[in-house]
Amino acid sequence: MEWFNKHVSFITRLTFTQKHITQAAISLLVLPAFFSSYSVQATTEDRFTEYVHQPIMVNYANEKINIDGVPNDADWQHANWHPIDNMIIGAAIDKNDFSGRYKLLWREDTLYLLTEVIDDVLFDQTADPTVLYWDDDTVEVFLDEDASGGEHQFSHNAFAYHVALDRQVADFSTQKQAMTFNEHITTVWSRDEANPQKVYWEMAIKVFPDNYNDSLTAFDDHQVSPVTLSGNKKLGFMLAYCDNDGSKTRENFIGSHPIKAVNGDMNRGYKDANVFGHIILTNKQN
Ligand SMILES: [Ca+2]
Ligand SMILES: [Ca+2]
Ligand SMILES: [Ca+2]
Ligand SMILES: [Ca+2]
Repeated sequence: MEWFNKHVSFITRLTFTQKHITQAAISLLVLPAFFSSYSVQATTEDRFTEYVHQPIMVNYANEKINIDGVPNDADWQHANWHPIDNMIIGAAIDKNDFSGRYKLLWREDTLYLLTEVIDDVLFDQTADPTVLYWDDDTVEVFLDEDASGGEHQFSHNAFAYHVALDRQVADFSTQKQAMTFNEHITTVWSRDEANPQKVYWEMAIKVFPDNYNDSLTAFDDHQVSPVTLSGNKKLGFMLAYCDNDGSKTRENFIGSHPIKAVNGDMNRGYKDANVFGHIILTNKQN
């Protein structure tokens, strides 16, 4: 009896009346329609589907590019400009605060990058190239040799090279420490003679594969070699600029490719190569 008293309200709820049966029947008719509209909504609002970018075609350089910060090499004239115009961190800015664009070329042993930047204040706050380098004015080159995508913050599945004004190149190591990779990128920048607001930043990049060993120097006898580039090769690539004009931390971070926010955060390139775009090396013209 004690058991019955304890459970009586539950048993009462289970007692079907004609009204309950009618309600249940209506629910069975309505529920499938509800779940089918829900599944359509869930698919179209899937925020973890990354943007799909049109690949950028990269022309072959008939001659080695002279890395002097002056873009008068003949081969640059047949490379297209691509914009750096997606705000990843910070409020909207005017074109004198920052505007930028870039070109790419390739030869068998080098990927060439020319970045044209207008930045009102060039600022290198921290001298040590491995400390807070993302808060200095920096061109950040994201490169995934085999276009695999995926996590890369503390591996070399992809690189996020921070190229600083003092020409030092920093990224995280497999030991989860910031280190320099100065042998990977040779760079020189200079101001345009006619319009000194404009800076040309030329780079020659050695493309290292995923199994790069950062406990050795880049050209150690036991180090993996940079890959030899060839026509039709596809790489993961993205470019960004960290702009600071005198603040404690960077004011803006502007990228070449839009990135979907996860929990409001679009700054995902330094750890996830899935947000990169792709470049395809065009065949050499004979
Ligand atoms: Ca040059
Ligand atoms: Ca600026
Ligand atoms: Ca990779
Ligand atoms: Ca700046």
